[in-house]
Amino acid sequence: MLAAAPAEASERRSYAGWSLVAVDVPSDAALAELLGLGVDPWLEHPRAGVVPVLASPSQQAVMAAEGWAVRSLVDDVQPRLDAERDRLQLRVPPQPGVDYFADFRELDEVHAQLDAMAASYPELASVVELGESLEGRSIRALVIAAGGVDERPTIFVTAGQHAREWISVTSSMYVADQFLANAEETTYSEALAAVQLVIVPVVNPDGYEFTWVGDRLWRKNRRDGVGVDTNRNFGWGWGGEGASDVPEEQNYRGSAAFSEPETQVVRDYVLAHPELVAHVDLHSFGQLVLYPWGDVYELAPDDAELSATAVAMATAMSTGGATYTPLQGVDLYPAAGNIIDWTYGDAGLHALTFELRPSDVDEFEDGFLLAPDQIVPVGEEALAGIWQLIAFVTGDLPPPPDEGSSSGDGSSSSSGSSSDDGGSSTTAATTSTSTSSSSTTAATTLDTGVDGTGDGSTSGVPADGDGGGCGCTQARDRSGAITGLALLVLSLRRRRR
Ligand code: 0X9
Ligand code: ZN
Repeated sequence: MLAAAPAEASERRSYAGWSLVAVDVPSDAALAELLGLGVDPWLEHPRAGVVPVLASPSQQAVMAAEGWAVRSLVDDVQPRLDAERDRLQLRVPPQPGVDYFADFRELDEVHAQLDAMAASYPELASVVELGESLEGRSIRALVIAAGGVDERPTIFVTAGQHAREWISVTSSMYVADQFLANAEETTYSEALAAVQLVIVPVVNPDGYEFTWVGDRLWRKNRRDGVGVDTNRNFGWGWGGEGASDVPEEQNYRGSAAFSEPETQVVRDYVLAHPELVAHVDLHSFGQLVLYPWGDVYELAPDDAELSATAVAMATAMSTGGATYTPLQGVDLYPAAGNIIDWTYGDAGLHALTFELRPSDVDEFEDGFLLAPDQIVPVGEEALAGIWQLIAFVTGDLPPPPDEGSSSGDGSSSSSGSSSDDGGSSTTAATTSTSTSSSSTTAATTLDTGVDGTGDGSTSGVPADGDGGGCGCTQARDRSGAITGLALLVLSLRRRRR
């Protein structure tokens, strides 16, 4: 591995004088003008209205000269970055007896924790190297399989595509931790009898490492020093709307679909593992649950199931103080070449994206720099959402994890303490929060949502049929790998063929 030498403080990119500002943008034309100044829109989904942007001193001067209506959110972001760095330098490295989730962890620590998890739970977990990044770092997964790996339907969890979105990495680790620590509890053991999990905490290790040693606000991989947005580099709809052909832009798509080792690694693993049936890709921020399509203003063939899952997830994730909203991805903004369009469209997985905390409404000044006391509560939210995905795959809703088994108080199995079920309730959504305007059939509950196939079936198992045709290329028949517990997914697979 080409491990980058730790950078001195002077090698770190400085954001001295850079401000996070809210800009009044009256029209799409004005938005194009604003972005033409080269400012970095936070959230990556600017629309006419109030747009938060990170602006350099010279960009701020131009905005002032041009008369933009600007409200400062953070006058100078550098002190915030410095404060985080100071805190991180003082943190106790993860080790036995130290709560792994007390703070954010750098790449080597994440990988060491994966190894520690596998060592602590050898009958449950193993570490798999999926491949290497552009700079030769390993892209690893924790495979959680009770009694050993087999062909049970498998939930795929990816995180850390966008380097600065550290809360996605911690949340994926938290989900892994909770499944291991609670594996003996009935709810968990039943779930683990039915499904396996493959959790990839850092899809983009080069970028993640760079956020620790070079530029805290780096997003992409490290291709040619400018980077490719891996979440625009996947092969479904590659090069379409919302993906730039300009390398310097934050949503640069790369030179071709799957031009990047990181996306190739994910693609090859998924294609080699037909037991994968469902996928969640973790990001921040915005408090959203997004479902395909993310590139075109059309309903996905499985819109009923996807939107119902998104509603159930968002509701389950909204019990811990934050409110999550389900939305078709494209209705947020088009993002052609994103990972879930590919895992759904090409590989046939039931695939969604979480945008974790904070919200984009009134908290975007925290952005990517969340306080460490957010790690467990946000992890609980991701866990709650993933329980809904498991419920979808197994075709039923397991009861909520035992009261008092988890907490939101900073504890974890690593620290040996217990926690309450926080947001990890598997109770089905009973009310729809909000749904995409283009979502026609979002069910109000997951257990009723499984009937929402539009195919007229009345049981939890959608009737067979072609479902109107997906148009998905290379969709594969994974049905041979799926147990009877995953009848819904089996049905999706059948209808997609
Ligand atoms: O732009 C992205 O890749 C994701 N958002 S982020 O702020 N984490 O960068 C969201 C992609 C979801 N898909 C669509 N919006 N279509
Ligand atoms: Zn992201």
